[in-house]
Amino acid sequence: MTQEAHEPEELDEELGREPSGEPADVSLVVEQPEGHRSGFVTLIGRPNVGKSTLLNQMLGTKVTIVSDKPQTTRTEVRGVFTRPDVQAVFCDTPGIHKPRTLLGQRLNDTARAALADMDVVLFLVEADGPIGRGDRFIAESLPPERTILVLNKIDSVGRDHVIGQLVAASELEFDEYFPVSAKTGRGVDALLEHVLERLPEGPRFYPEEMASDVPEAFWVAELVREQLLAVVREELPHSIATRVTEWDWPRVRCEILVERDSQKGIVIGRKGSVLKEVGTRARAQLPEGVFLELVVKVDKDWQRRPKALDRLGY
Ligand SMILES: Nc1nc2c(ncn2[C@@H]2O[C@H](COP(=O)(O)OP(=O)(O)OP(=O)(O)O)[C@@H](O)[C@H]2O)c(=O)[nH]1
Ligand SMILES: [Mg+2]
Repeated sequence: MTQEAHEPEELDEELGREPSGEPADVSLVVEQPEGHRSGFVTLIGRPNVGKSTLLNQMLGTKVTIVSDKPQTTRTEVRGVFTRPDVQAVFCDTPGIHKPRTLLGQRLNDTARAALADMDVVLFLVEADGPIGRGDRFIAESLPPERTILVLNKIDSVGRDHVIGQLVAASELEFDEYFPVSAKTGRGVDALLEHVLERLPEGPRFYPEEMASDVPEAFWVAELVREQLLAVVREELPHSIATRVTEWDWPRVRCEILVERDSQKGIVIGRKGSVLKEVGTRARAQLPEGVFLELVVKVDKDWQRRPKALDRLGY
């Protein structure tokens, strides 16, 4: 059988051109000032060190969810900083840890993959805890010439302690150290300016109005998960996943998956109180008039099953 010849229009599509023969209107061709710089910056570190908080603070807008429970971030989330002269694409990553489940392994793999082809790596450690084995383990795999060590949470310790931690961190042998508080914003502007200066000449990768690459439905599911992490008292953060199953704006149906029957009641709460509070808090962060339906389902041991993880995008 002979191969079918391409129609000219199909070929144009493959080449990324309009059928008329004109180049397609892609963002890379927009006019940019001479000397425009751009690049990719990965935030990396153990769970809970404040990577997502720092990204939101640098962008001045919330693009990634935060909680006081470890392993909150489960996918690579890109947040884009754009100024006329420079564009930085920040990649928030899951915290690197010793995995106990397939989900844990996948989170680590996602974080490691986000290190490839990076212009700058922001390696976060905490000011309010010792710099330990977990930090050193991550440090060993980072490119020294492209890594900036960020000592976060300086608001929660005294000045002397910050200095002591910087001395301890210097054993990791990176060249640049920035003490910051992602929460209060202290030191964050200086860090951001420094990162931007390090970026090489290059084009804009994303349109200037784009702050993140997170699809809307995924974002709604993330906001619901964030509020579950905040509201549910019991220790089942790892057992919870969320996904939007119907999107008929302003009607959105979001499923909350738990691993076992016994966890269902905890997420629903007495007379639905937990679910109600989660819904109210998530809606407060969405455009007015959205109708958010929350449904709790048991997906047995989902965090150990490859297919369940694939479906969730983890
Ligand atoms: N005091 C203080 N708390 C902070 C600071 N930055 C983050 N936190 C808190 O630390 C906790 C973890 O923050 P996240 O930003 O979710 O941490 P993460 O590194 O993204 O965590 P994972 O996604 O689980 O890897 C939250 O309770 C934050 O409010 C800071 O500068 N100071
Ligand atoms: Mg995070």
